[in-house]
Amino acid sequence: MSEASYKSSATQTGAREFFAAYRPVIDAELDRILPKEDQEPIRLHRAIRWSVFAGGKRFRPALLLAVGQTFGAEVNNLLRTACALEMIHSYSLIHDDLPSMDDDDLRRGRPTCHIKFDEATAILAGDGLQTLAFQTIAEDETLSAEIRMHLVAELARAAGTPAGMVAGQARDLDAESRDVSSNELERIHYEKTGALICAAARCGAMIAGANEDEIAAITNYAINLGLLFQITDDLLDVTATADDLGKTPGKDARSRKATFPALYGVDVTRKTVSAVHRTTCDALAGINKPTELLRSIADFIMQREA
Ligand code: GRG
Repeated sequence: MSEASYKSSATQTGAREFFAAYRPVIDAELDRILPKEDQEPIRLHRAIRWSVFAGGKRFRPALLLAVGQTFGAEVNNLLRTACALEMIHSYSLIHDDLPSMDDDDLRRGRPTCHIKFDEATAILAGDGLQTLAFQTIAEDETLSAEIRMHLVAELARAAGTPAGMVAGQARDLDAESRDVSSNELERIHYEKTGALICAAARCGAMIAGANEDEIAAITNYAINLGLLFQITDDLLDVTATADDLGKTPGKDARSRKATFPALYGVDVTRKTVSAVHRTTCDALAGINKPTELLRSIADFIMQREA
């Protein structure tokens, strides 16, 4: 894809077309970054590639590219950080599926990493992806040393603890089989899912050199987008089939997970989806840039079927 068509796709197309256009670009860069399958230790590298190239939506890297381009960054400066986000996401899914966590056999329509390989290899595949993500940003020579440092800190905060994905996962496991309040549920959702989505959007804006007000507006947009993503995920677990999802549906209810449908029922949850979608779009009002694509991403998440 030429630089000119990158730009036009950022400002003129809808989310569906944008995701379709950038998926191969993201995949090609991931393929370049990740150790090859025939590189020793072969079993570990096969496991990493099995999980990363399993047909994920590439939502977080695409969001980073969309926000970055909205604020005028070049794709070439955004791409490595976008891939780092996907590596962290893939690691989290590998570890989430482990017997000691969600104990899932199916992910993205095929056997999970520990089923296809073995548990130790799956743990190491996740560990390797996590460290490679940070290395990828630290070594991205298209960015200044200062911005790389800010990106590494941003991603570490979002992926780790006390207020990122690792903390959210711990809270989620702790909340199984007991009642949680709505505040607790929102916090689990934000930390487990929203923080990384928020970091994707913020990293895109930071690379583009967005100002403080713009970053505050995009943070507000992304916090709500992350919540929208998680609530629709909760709904899909209740309403979608295994074929749609590529994973086992109904697991949340069976393991008595804290979810919106469990707390409020499906009808109220659907209304909440509409309300959060509105709040997400309202957050774009203060941004003096073409935000149609970011609005379309919120529509895409609200309507998603997988
Ligand atoms: C193990 C530290 C650690 C964290 C795990 C991400 C996560 C935390 C758990 C996954 C559980 C889950 C189903 C969360 C709901 C939101 C979510 C992350 C869905 C999967 O993301 P998608 O839909 O997946 O972007 P694809 O397959 O498209 O990449």
